[in-house]
Amino acid sequence: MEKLIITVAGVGAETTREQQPNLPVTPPEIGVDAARCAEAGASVFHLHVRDAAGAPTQDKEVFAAAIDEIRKRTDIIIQTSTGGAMGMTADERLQPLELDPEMASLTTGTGNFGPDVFFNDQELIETFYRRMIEKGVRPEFEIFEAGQIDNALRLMKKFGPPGPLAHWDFVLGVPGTMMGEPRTLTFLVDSIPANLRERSTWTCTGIGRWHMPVTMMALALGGNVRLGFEDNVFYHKGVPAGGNAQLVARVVRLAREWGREPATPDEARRILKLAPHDK
Ligand code: KMH
Ligand code: ZN
Repeated sequence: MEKLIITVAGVGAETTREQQPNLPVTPPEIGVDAARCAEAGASVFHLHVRDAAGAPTQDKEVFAAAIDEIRKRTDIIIQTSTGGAMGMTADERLQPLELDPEMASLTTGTGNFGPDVFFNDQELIETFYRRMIEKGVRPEFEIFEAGQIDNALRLMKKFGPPGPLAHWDFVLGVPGTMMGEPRTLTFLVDSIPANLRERSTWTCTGIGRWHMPVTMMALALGGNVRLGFEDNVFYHKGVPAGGNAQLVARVVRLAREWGREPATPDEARRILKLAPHDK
């Protein structure tokens, strides 16, 4: 099996300090957190940022500051969010792409998101995808519902491939969308057409109580894992995690027991067929 790519979604848009006292919020806090996670075995950081009041923002300058703080400390792959937070406009959400990140998230459909609706209509999705392709930013397809896979395939057919390979993230357990049952994950993995599978990598995210079941399934199926305070704030039920790195370290231990080593950022670049990082 390939080495394990661990992606940390360490900040998110919805998680608060009240829910998770160790949530990194300021650019320096995010930089320190990303470095600790990389040290623990993570190779990708899915990046959201917050404004001075701690509210989610897609402001390019705040992203630039956070990226700078991360880069001072680690060569972890930085994947900026284009999901942002509920209610943001497409133009707001697109801003971090101007910084030419190595990767960016792309949700290929609209869906329920707890009490809200995460809005991604066809025009928005096509605009985001084309912008990523033009700029050479690798999308991570964030799949909250099965039809979003078909929609990603439509994008590839209409606008060309997303790079040398397609990278998928199956997000399971958001209230209002698919839960993290084994049959759901196997169905999603099997939904990647056979001719694209060898040019695909996939990870999966278990939200809240689905974190550990989905992680174990990913390890069993040879996939990769995403975790962090955007997705789950607890170490055990009712016990907040001591930091994102603590969640990384647990998965590294489990993977090693399974005979699978975590990928370093450069190894993850090779697996994902991203350009080598120039130090
Ligand atoms: N905050 C959610 C509405 C992404 O980063 O691309 C969407 C989200 C997905 O976080
Ligand atoms: Zn996100």
